[in-house]
Amino acid sequence: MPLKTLAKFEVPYLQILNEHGKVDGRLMPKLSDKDVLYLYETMVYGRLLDKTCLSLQREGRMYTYPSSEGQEAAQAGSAFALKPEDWMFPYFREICSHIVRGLPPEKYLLYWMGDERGQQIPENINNFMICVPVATQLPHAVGMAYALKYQKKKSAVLVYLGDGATSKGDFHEAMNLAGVWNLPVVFLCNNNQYAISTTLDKQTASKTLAQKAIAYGLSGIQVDGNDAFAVYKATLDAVNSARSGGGPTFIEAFTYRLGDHTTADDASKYRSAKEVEEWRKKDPITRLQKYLEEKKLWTQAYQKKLEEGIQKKINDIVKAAEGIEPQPVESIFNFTYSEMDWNLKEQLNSIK
Ligand SMILES: Cc1ncc(C[n+]2csc(CCOP(=O)(O)OP(=O)(O)O)c2C)c(N)n1
Repeated sequence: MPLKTLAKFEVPYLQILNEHGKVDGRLMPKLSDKDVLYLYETMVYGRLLDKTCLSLQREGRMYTYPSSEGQEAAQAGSAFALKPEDWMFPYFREICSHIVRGLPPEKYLLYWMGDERGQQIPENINNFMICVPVATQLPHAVGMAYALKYQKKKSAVLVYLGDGATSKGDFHEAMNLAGVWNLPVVFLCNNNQYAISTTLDKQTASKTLAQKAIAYGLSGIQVDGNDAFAVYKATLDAVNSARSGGGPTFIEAFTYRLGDHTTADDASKYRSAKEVEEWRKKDPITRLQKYLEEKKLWTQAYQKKLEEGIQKKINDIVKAAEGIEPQPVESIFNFTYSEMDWNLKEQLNSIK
């Protein structure tokens, strides 16, 4: 009996904008100057809003908060590839994705301030809620993709996860069904190389996360997650394919979390300052800025004006979030069941 090779697989990697701000013109997706400026401004906005959240948390005005610093390109680049009729399922570290999808920003703050009104998404925005339990959003997203296919709708689902989520059973079940049912879903894995203090090599023996797609019959690609153009292109190709019956894709955005896991963490306990410094050189915002500067679309004066405008907007957002009327106690009964059980009704009556 001969020993033969049944199949061979490859794991593609995509980078378009390198850390010096230079693009590979052959791979560059169609983006107008206005689009690129929008991406840049969204990433700067996300970073400044993120910094504000960290300050609010330190001042006791917000609860535990997970910073997105360093992951802005993976977030904005992917969300920008969606159409309004597509669906977005975020995990908990997605500040720029929410901005791109038009979530009223005070809702983002309210959520992390522990106010459930931050989770009430306006009807016209196809976003699911922020998902803190690791990986549980993945089967939900696959369920939505199944519903879209069943209803013969030409929309796609984009679901975000971290590298740590790939170790959960939910991940494998979601990937498997997505493949078997050829569903219009795109998995965007933010591989920031840590799940709190757990390094990637303790998470998986796979050389890449992208190759996990192969086992489930999905398309898989690894992209430079700090390159907004590469993330945008890979996601655009994937959602276009999903919408036209081409099936699911798994995208691994290789990136780095520059900050602590959350405000309850101290990353200096498990990684070196040198490592962080090396990744700061690959900052997704700096490299896009270099690109814009070369194209004469960026100046110091533009940056100053941009940041001042954003800061003013952020001050208004914080005011709106903190100025909201407190909720009545009864509100805790209102959003779980369409019809309340007798025992909940009894409890509700007892506090009236
Ligand atoms: C089911 C579940 N288990 C444990 C936790 C605690 N927890 C919160 S974030 C996290 C690590 C997540 O790492 P990763 O998926 O890589 O995302 P990252 O935080 O790096 O963006 C853990 C274990 C949780 N939220 N949910």
